[in-house]
Amino acid sequence: MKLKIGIVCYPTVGGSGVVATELGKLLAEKGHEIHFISSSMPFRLNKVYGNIYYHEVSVNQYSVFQYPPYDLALASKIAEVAKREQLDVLHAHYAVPHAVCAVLARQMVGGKLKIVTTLHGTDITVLGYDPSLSDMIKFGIEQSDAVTAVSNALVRQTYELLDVQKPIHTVYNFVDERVYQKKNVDHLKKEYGIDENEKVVIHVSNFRKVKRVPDVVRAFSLIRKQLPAKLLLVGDGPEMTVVCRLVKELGLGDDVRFLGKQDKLDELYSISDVKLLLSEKESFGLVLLEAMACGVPCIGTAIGGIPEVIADGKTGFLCELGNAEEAANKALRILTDQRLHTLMATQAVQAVYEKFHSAHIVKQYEDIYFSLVKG
Ligand code: GMT
Repeated sequence: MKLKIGIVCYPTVGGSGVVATELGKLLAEKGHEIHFISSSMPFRLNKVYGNIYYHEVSVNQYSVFQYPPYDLALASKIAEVAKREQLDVLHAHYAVPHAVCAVLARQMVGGKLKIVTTLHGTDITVLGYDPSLSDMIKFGIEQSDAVTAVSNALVRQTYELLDVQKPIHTVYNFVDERVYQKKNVDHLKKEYGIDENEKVVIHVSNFRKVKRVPDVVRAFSLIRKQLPAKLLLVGDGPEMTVVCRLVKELGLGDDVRFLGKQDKLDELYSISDVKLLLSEKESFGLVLLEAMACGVPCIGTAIGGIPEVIADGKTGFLCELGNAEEAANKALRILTDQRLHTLMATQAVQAVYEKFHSAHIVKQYEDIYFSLVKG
């Protein structure tokens, strides 16, 4: 049975948009008809597919509105697409505003549309603490026909914070294993001015405060004292100025490469020896999975969903939040022991294939859609 599935997501760079887009692409490969509804073209939707459609949400700037009503424009676009295309399922990535808009759209089209909501984190771990929004998030969750979250930790946190009654199923993030695998791109090292004998440490994020990028720089500074190494900082965001200042203060200017936003992450992971993700909030950490798929052992803080992604001592190490010294020491263990590095790299790839395989994850979402449509 082939379904018509609407997907509402944030189109910009960020884990939730990536997961939503990759999911749509893999569902389309299985023969389903996919309709993306978003404010701009999802950035990973970089080729033409016969059964993937994109519907842009545009907000008219009428002077009667003090603020452009994006949420109303989104709800009305969902309703329009659901009715015209006879959608079976609408998959909302994020409770607010997407699930809430979907609920409004369902009322507009007469109740047949099934709504699946995926919680990615920020809606719960940040917005869930805002009393003016928490009831709205709870409403979006409870009015959905099925709800998923990207880690067991996020499921627990949602129950604790919002006191919802709805069952929430964990469906992990995944990567397209055909793209995320180690490539032979050693020439890149030369292009970045990295010597043969230097180790490469990588961090990828949107440089928000929760990512604690200064901790990454501090850990790298300790690593750099022990061995020749370069740090690749990939991404951009509000903390960039603070990070640049710290790099200068610590005298690391020659050893840190600021690469900004990048598309070909698989190639950057392919020249990396270890990855650092030292966030204070992280419901899953998709970037860890991307690195692991390319055979990069990871060091991550033992918070949120990270311990479900990094098998401590097997595919990398966990460390305490804010403890740059521990992160550096654990990275050094991997960087100075070739046998351990090779073992962890192999086990990281294995974990991606065994615990997080895209075919398995996509099937979990598909089964949820089928159960709603048939039920
Ligand atoms: O990490 C971010 O700041 C971006 C955020 C998003 O909304 O795209 O990522 C969240 O969703 C990803 C996909 O499910 C998860 O892998 C990230 O861990 C999660 N980020 C946080 O929880 C901070």
